[in-house]
Amino acid sequence: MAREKAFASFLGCIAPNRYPQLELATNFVMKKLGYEIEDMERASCCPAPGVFRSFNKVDWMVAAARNICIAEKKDLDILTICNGCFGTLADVNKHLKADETARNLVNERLKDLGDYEFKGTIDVRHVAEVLAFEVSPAAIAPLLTRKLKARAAIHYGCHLLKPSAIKQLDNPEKPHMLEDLVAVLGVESVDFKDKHTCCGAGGGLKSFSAPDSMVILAEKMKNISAVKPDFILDTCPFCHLQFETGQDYLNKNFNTGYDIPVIHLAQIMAYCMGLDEKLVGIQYQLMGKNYSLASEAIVCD
Ligand code: 9S8
Ligand code: 9S8
Ligand code: COM
Repeated sequence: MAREKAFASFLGCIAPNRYPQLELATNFVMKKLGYEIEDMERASCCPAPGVFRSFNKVDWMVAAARNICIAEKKDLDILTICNGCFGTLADVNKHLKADETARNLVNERLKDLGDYEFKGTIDVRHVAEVLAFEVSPAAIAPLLTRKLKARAAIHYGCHLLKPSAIKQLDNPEKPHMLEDLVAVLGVESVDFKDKHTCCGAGGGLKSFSAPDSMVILAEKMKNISAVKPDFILDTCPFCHLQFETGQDYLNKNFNTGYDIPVIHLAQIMAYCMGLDEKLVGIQYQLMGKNYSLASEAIVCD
């Protein structure tokens, strides 16, 4: 059992490079809830499940195990803010705990990288499931300083709940953990067609063929915009990147005129728990859009 009420923060690649506000928002929320957060020095890419695992499963496990070892040395469970990072680290962690042959193989390879040995002493968590199940919406409610009145299109992404045999968090076909969480903030979830399909970025598709990835996003955006949400809510910086930059791509190439803000769960939580709105980073998502933080479409104190 790792230290309680404390996490090693695993940021992955996209948040630090593109959306540093996600780290700030997450740390703010977790500290408000009484958790300690420690950085993971010398952590690398998780490495991304859809990309690395497809090329070489052993290399993928070795690099993931090295990251897990960094948290094991701190005796801390890992907290991820990205579905892809959660996908890799939680899956490898469970696999290596259960499979001695794989563990020995990985530990042999880890010796080449320095003082690392996978022991299997910690768990890997995603901030969404920590908030939903360990903390619970009822415990979040008293900490809110702002309440919203908004309708959100919730995008779970692929790696938060699946493979469900490994994750075992919520019903993978009809989940409700995010709907329940944002309900305490005053956010109503609006359903849309094919809600639980991929955003089109993952599985290495965006890097391999950006136009194909945009075909999937185009379908997704058509279904989302049909129900006219105030914003898209995600739990993954890669989905975030896809929805944000993808809307611009679709607008430029297909004249779609999409203008829907994209907000990570940690950002909306931090905002409602009182983080200075300049630091939440939501203004970047809303910049140039029709909504502002003072607009009634999003906020109603
Ligand atoms: S790390 Fe490198 S590319 Fe990324 S953000 Fe989430 S998945 Fe893990
Ligand atoms: S969906 Fe399909 S593979 Fe993933 S989780 Fe985030 S990026 Fe969007
Ligand atoms: C998706 C990550 S969040 S990957 O592209 O499937 O590796």
